[in-house]
Amino acid sequence: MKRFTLSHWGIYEGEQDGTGALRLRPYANDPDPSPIGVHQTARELRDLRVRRPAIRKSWLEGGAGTSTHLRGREAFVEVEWDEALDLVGQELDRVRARFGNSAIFGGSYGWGSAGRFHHAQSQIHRFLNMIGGYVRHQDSYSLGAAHVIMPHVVDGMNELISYHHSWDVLAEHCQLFVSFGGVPAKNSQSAPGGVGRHRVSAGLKAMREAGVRFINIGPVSDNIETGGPVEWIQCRPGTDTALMLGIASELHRRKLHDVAFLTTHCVGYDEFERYLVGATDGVPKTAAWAEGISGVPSGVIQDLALGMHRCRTVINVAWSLQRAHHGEQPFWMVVTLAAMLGQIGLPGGGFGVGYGCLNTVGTPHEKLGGPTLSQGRNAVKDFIPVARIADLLLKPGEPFQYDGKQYRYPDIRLVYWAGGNPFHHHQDINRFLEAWRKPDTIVVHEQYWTATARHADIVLPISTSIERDDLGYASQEAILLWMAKMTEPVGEARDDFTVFAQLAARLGVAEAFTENRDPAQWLEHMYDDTRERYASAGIDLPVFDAFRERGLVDLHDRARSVVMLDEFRRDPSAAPVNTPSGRIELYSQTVASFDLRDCPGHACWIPPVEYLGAPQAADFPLHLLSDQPRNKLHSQLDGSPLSAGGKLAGREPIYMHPSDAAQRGIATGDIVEVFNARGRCLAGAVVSDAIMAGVVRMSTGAWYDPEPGSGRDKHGNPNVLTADIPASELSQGCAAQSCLVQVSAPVQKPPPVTAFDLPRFSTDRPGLVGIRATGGGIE
Ligand SMILES: Nc1nc2c(c(=O)[nH]1)N[C@H]1C(S)=C(S)[C@@H](COP(=O)(O)OP(=O)(O)OC[C@H]3O[C@@H](n4cnc5c(=O)[nH]c(N)nc54)[C@H](O)[C@@H]3O)O[C@H]1N2
Ligand SMILES: Nc1nc2c(c(=O)[nH]1)N[C@H]1C(S)=C(S)[C@@H](COP(=O)(O)OP(=O)(O)OC[C@H]3O[C@@H](n4cnc5c(=O)[nH]c(N)nc54)[C@H](O)[C@@H]3O)O[C@H]1N2
Ligand SMILES: [Mo]
Repeated sequence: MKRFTLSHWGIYEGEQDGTGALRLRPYANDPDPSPIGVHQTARELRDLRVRRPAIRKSWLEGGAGTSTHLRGREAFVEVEWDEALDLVGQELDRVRARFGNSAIFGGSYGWGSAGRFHHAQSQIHRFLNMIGGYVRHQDSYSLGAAHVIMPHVVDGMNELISYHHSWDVLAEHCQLFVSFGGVPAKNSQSAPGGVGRHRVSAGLKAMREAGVRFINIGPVSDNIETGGPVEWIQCRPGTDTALMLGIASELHRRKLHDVAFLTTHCVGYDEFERYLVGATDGVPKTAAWAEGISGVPSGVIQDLALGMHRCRTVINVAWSLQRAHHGEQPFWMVVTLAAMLGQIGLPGGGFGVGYGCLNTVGTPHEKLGGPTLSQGRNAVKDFIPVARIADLLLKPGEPFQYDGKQYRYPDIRLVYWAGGNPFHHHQDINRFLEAWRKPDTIVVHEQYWTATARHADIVLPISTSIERDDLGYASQEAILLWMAKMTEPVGEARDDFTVFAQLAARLGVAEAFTENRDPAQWLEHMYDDTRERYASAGIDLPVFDAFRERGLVDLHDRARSVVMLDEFRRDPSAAPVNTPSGRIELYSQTVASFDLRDCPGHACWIPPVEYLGAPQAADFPLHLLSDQPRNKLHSQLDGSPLSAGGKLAGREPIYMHPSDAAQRGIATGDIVEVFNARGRCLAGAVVSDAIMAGVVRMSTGAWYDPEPGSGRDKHGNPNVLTADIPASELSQGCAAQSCLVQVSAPVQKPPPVTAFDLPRFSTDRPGLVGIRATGGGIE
């Protein structure tokens, strides 16, 4: 019997090595497996596990709200599970009774692990709903701006992602593939919930073999590999919209825009055109104008316009473009430009919003609902746009805008996190640290001693996916997997479900939460439900026992070719897009009616607060890209040998152009300090001409490791540098990419890195005072 497990990086098979130790090897049918997932069994990671329930010493001694400034700095006391669960239960009860459920933040954003039952987000949300609800989050760090703007323009992001041209259609029909931000193989290793087979490298290779011309526009060149030539056009980060406007203006000047398509399939081109030619603001968005902003020579811009017009063209944008100040604009603009070219809905023509960002984009597989755990109903209406977590904690009662409406931040007393790492994902960690001191109590479920766990009051140890049975499924990946438990949980770790079930019992909602099923019964129940639904779609799944025996159902032979928006193109009245007009909205009455300074009614260039053309560039002359890491997923598995192998003297690499390095006397391997007014960190320099001058790149994922006193991060977490500002008042999305920094000369005696130390534990067991905090009185 084969034992499989599914991870965000793909399918792996468990086997015993010569010594009897568990090893993972990639699924034999995956043509391009990711090395990341193999490391799930690494011994180095085991050492970082949370082994027993642990409580911050002064919280245990003084109760909720005690010495919150010591979070992350003082010792933990390990306690028995029952005691920890009693305390968490009593504290949840205190907060909901005294302040109401809208004082509980349970948004708890993060990727957690693959697996449909032991899905941390579903579990925590279901549990909190059963006890009266919680403040939730809306949208994602991935696509904060895009999730809000795209439904006004063409369709929701989740829908768009599901029906991009499949790779075979691109190879057969596309002639010119222009990508803003490459098609990074490093990123397409992953997909949320799992990857069936990695298809992006093969997809690019087939395109190259079919003779497709590739142009990569952006600050770095090593983010696309086709096996053949790729033309690189260097463009200042954050200025893609200006460049696209320059191309649009050139199409307009030569009367090459497709008036028929703009009339039959779009609304609002005229309003956009008035802006394009400068009728509304006196500034024609010519190629020369775009050169001044983006640094791309106007001749190149003119050639791009002609090149795109002459052949079947896809224009793709990476998600990083919208993870920026005014990040709505490049996404609106790519659709506008593609609409002017008039190829939307033709095979191999139009736009892409994320080829390469995940394995999923370009999938040939249909959307079939997988097994899901119902989350119940949330009785609390309050929410935050996900990246406003620090504002939520710092500004209770204050108003915020979101998608044209005004809301208020509730007053949070308790933060409950399961399956995410805000000390990884949030911007401006020094500001976040201040916000993190506000709540009375922070409870974290974690597998590892991440910075978030270390900065909590109560940490509960959780099992990993290879330590529990689960159902594996990911949208449009054509697999259904029995994720077999392969090893016993480390220490006293339990799964999230079991922890919440035990808390539910303490809070009187055991039956509502568990429906009298244990995990094994839930898995069978969820599988049977899926089997029934698939049967009505004409797919025969084996009965549960046979499925478990077989381990894997592979639906890859159901692949078909997908042409994005073909039905809409054929007949926009019969198959309208999902906007108020049913047409692609190049001008949106709805967005215009919100009357926002930072997101008007059509795509436009609004300078970001930080970019190479901003006044701050005088002090901080380098644009910092904090992209996704090659050797891990976010902060997950950072302690593995694979991730460690990519570091320099234990720090995250920072890539910089030879001229920027020479100015500072830096050579590859030097340790440097990266800083701005918000924070500072150390990094290992890599001098490279795959990045343009004036730009530096540090991937995310290094565990936050501040020096006591100065707060300088020794390990290279770029979020001590990024700005905690929203993309705009429309979306409130994460804007991490708009960030200017300075880099120092080499640091002579860098302090040792200690990112992977465990926290201190105290065996000095204080007399338990219990939960003392009183209404409003805990400051
Ligand atoms: N500067 C900058 N910042 C960024 C980005 C950027 O481009 N630049 N990208 C952003 C993006 S797109 C994203 S998606 C976020 C990602 O941010 P996160 O998703 O928060 O990052 P992860 O490191 O994946 O955190 C997942 C955590 O869940 C834990 N975990 C795994 N399985 C389980 C489980 O079964 N139960 C429990 N309780 N815990 C579990 C893991 O140990 C890990 O600590 O980061 C964002 N931050
Ligand atoms: N291995 C691995 N894969 C991952 C992840 C991971 O952590 N590890 N994270 C996953 C997640 S959650 C997400 S949301 C996706 C994210 O997908 P993206 O957000 O697209 O990923 P990034 O790596 O941040 O950026 C993609 C490329 O855009 C370039 N770029 C940055 N700023 C600009 C700009 O202003 N203009 C242009 N033209 N290019 C720019 C970057 O240098 C990079 O090469 O990746 C997913 N894939
Ligand atoms: Mo993401």
